[in-house]
Amino acid sequence: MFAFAMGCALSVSPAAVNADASDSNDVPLDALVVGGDPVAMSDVPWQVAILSANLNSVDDDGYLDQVCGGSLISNRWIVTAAHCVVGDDGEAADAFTLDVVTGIATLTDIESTDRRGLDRILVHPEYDGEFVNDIALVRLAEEIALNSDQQPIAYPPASWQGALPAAGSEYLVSGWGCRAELGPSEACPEDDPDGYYANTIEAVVVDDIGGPTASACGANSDFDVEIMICAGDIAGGVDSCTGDSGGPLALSDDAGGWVLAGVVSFGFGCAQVSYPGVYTRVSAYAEWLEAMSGVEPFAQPWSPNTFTALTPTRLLDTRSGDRVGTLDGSGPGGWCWWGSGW
Ligand code: 4AZ
Repeated sequence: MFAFAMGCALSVSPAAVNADASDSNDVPLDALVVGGDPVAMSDVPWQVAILSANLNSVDDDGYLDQVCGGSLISNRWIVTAAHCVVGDDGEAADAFTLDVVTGIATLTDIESTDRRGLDRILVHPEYDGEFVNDIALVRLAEEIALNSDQQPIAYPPASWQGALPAAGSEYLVSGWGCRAELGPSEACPEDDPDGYYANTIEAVVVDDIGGPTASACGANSDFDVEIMICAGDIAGGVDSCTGDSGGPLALSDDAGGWVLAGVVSFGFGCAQVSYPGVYTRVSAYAEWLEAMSGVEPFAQPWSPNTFTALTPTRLLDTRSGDRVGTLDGSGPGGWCWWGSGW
């Protein structure tokens, strides 16, 4: 019914991703086929799981029901991929057919009371049914209370178009998607919590390939840099995959702040040589996102360390020197710093 596209988990450098993931530092980088490591929700608190709703209450299995990821941009609005919420008939799903879960890292821990209903699904009006303009907004029926495991992420303004993020920028992509390297028409091999779909959320660092003016994304066809970001590794091995679709491609600054640069959209298989992942370029849709949701770019800054401590610490070292942007930045230090309030 839905095109389930998710991203395979990626490979995270333990030092880069976080100190409070209970087991991330124990997992060798090559332990997982597509390069991911488990993380804690507090590392990616904007990440939500989109589940098919249990309309007949037959079971509650969050693992089997998870269809896509998404990202909180406020305490009510979520950005996801259009292909996650559009059925084979080309129509947007009815809001009652989907649930959202926030703040829970392990899908089999989900109880029916953790499922939140939706009251709006807004698909980009120029979504082509495949991967052009692959972006949608969904709205929770009620606002959620924010805490260290569920926090919105800022999204970038239209002024980033053609300018940011620079080639080589590091992103963190996360989700419950397939962890296996997959050929282009291969299905994720197993469907159980010990199998290849992640039960506990995983994340991996992927690099921007080509930057905002790239002419191609490896050997992927149908890449359009105006509306897509190319990220991964030309050599393969790290990527998003089936089940990660709709989830966040998050860019960090120097000070623990994060911004939603992309949305997991498509690829040619997962983690294949010459086929990096392709992500919807969020800045291309800044005006639509604001018009539909009322949430402004950079309106929901989040700095993980200012949430719990006064001294910011870096979760992900992205200091490459070539990516520090100032376009439409706000607050001291330009867009790289968002202070502590929302
Ligand atoms: C998918 O099938 C999918 N490697 C999502 C992302 C990628 C590939 C496939 C990127 O949903």
